[in-house]
Amino acid sequence: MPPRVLLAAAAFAAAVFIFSCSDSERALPTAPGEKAPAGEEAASNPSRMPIVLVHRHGQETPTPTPTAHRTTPSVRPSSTRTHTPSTPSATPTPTLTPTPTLTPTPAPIVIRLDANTWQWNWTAPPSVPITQTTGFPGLNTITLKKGQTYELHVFSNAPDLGLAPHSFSGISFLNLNGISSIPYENGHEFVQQFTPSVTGSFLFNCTVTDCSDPGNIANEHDLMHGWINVTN
Ligand SMILES: [Cu+2]
Repeated sequence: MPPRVLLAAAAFAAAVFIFSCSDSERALPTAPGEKAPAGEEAASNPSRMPIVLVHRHGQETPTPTPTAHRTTPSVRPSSTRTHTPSTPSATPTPTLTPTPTLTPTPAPIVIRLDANTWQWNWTAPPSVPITQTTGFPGLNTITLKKGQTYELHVFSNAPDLGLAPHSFSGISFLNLNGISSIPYENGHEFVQQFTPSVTGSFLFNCTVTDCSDPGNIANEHDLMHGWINVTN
């Protein structure tokens, strides 16, 4: 065999040897993500160069979007919802101005004076003493208190005999007005209030002097004397 033929045969044999190498040796470098990282493989295979991925068109390795870390907020955001009170705030009760204590005014004591047939008769509550002054008929005397207000009711409970009605003289010292004519049979009441301001014994009488029987009636009327005693 000529030398050129031998040389060609040797070259062919070398090429066959190269293409008969195992697939593992011809395989591409470890694909990223499928096997161990380049650093580890480089450590296990020190002969290999670390693989650096270079993207086409000069793109850099995309920076992975960092996963949003869930962090617990240190402070909860304050709620913007305004709390509306379910019930309106109570209107404060105004302070009541204390009513000044008024000195109670004692109610007037009602006393009644009946112009009866030839006599005066007092009637009054049990607290008011009523007596008879001797020498004149009837319960003709009443004792009152100075400063106490009384309400005097003058009337006549006497039967109507067709005579002139009685009259009441009044007592000027006690500011009691006179009554000229008091109808019989309780036909009317004359009412007046007064407050004795002085003490003493005060006389009043019937002033009628011209009745139907001048000979007797006038004297009878003259018997109608009464008293108001005022004490402290
Ligand atoms: Cu009289």
